[in-house]
Parts: sequence; C-alpha cells; structure tokens
Amino acid sequence: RQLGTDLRRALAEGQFTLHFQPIVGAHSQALHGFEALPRWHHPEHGEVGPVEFVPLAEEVGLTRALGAWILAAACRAAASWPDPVRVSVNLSPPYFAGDGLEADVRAALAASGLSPERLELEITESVLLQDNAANLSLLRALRAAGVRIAMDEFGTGYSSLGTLHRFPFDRLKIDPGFVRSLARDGGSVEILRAMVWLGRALTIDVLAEGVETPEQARILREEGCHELQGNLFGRPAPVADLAAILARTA
Ligand code: G
Ligand code: G
Ligand code: MN
Ligand code: NA
Repeated sequence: RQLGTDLRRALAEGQFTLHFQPIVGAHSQALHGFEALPRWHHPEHGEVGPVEFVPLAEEVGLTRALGAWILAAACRAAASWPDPVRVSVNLSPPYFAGDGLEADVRAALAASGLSPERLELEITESVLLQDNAANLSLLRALRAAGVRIAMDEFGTGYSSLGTLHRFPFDRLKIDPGFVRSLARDGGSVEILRAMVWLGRALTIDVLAEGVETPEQARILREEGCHELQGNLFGRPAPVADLAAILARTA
C-alpha cells in the first residue's frame, strides 16, 4: 500500500514527532515524568496515530526502525529535562517480540547520555499472554540495563496474578476505563481499591491514567495511587510546549 512506502520515507524525512503527556505525584502534583506519544504528520493525510502506523510498520518490516527511532527521540528529549524527570515509552507487541530491543535501548541511552533509571518501558498485558521464558529473560535483561518496566492498560487484559508476581514490574498503569467510571458507579471504586492493594502487596507503584476531573483525582489519591496522568494535569504536547510544566519539577 502507498502508506507503507510513505512510512519508510517518513522516518527519514522527519515526519514523526513525539508528544509528551505529564505524569505527576498524586499528592504533591509535582512533575515526575512524561509519557512519549508518537505522531506521524503525513504530508497529505494529516496526523496519523499509532493505532494505524504501528500495524503498518509491521506490514512493511519497519517495526524495529520505528521503535528505535521512538526510543532514541524520547531519550534525547528526556536528557534535557531536570533529573529525575523520567520518560515513558510504549513498546509495540511486535517490537517487544522481535530482535534488537535490548540493543536499541542501550544505544538510545548511550547516544543521549540519559541515566537508565529515567527511562521507563510500557508493555501491555497482552504482550505477556505467552508467559514464556523468552519474555521473562528479556524483561530481566532490560531491568539489568537499569531501565524501569511498567505494565500498561492494567486491568483490561487476562494476565494472572502469577504473571504479575513473576515478571519484574516497577509500575502498574491503571487503564483510563476504570478512572472514567469512577464517580459514576460506586462499584468501580472497589475494583480500583483492589488494584492499588495488589500493587502495594507486590511493592509495585500504581499510576492511574486518563484523569480528567478533580473528583477523580481526589478519589484516586485517597485510594492510594502514587501517580496520576490525564488531561486534568496536561494533554499530550510537543516538546516546545513543555517549559511551564517542567518548571513544576520537585
Ligand atoms: O496518543 P494516542 O491516543 O494516539 O495513542 C493511542 C494508543 O497508542 C495509546 O493507547 C498508546 O498506548 C498507544 N501507543 C502510543 N505510542 C505507541 C507505540 O509506539 N507503539 C504502540 N504499540 N502503541 C503506542
Ligand atoms: O499508552 P496509553 O494507552 O496509556 O496511551 C495514553 C493515551 O490516552 C494517549 O493517547 C493519551 O492521549 C490518552 N489520554 C491520556 N489522558 C487522557 C485523558 O485524560 N482523557 C482522554 N480522553 N484521553 C487521555
Ligand atoms: Mn502507555
Ligand atoms: Na494505558
């Protein structure tokens, strides 16, 4: 397809950019980090999102090239932020499953000079559906390189408690779906409470995503979430627009 050919050129010609969404401490509301969200500015079709370009990259064999570009760009941006503000990068399932991720992570860190603990890699539960030895050893190798690992979209997949226990996660990211239903029906507070409790029992920090209202933030804070992310604290924005938020570093 034409878009696949376009994608090859897009990487070379700088049509990809990263937007960054702030992550704040639940209580302090100090800036803890940013999640990097890639955007493709297609010359004719306008903005193309990851839901479209990630599968496309896989079709045309550019999964690793795209993934490596995102890692490098995210680390480069983060290296200019005050320590210890971190950057969080989503790993697509095919990139995680393929070759080269560990080497690309090490290369991105070396090229940017970012200290490894300021890079966090987000993987979804579905990536770990095959709870196999290769996945486990890859996560351990990444951990050994010093980077942090977050489980993204927590609560939407099928991972067992055993998976959570066995894999070395540093953080659980509670899916926006749970946050959205918060103040709407009391029952979801119980689920949220259980997720936070689980994190605490496993000594994994818990972050809630998709926080849009002060009421949601209040409940999440009270229930013991460590960090919050969502439009209430900042929409994904280009690097040039981050100065005001960066001033809020603790
Ligand atoms: O920012 P936006 O709403 O377009 O993001 C859509 C979804 O794409 C989000 O759920 C996000 O987790 C995911 N996403 C963002 N960047 C990447 C990426 O590099 N790879 C993969 N697989 N998903 C990503
Ligand atoms: O990787 P993940 O699926 O978590 O990606 C986060 C996505 O959620 C991004 O695409 C981001 O734009 C979106 N998002 C983050 N915060 C909010 C929010 O408060 N409201 C809504 N509607 N979307 C959000
Ligand atoms: Mn994410
Ligand atoms: Na998420």
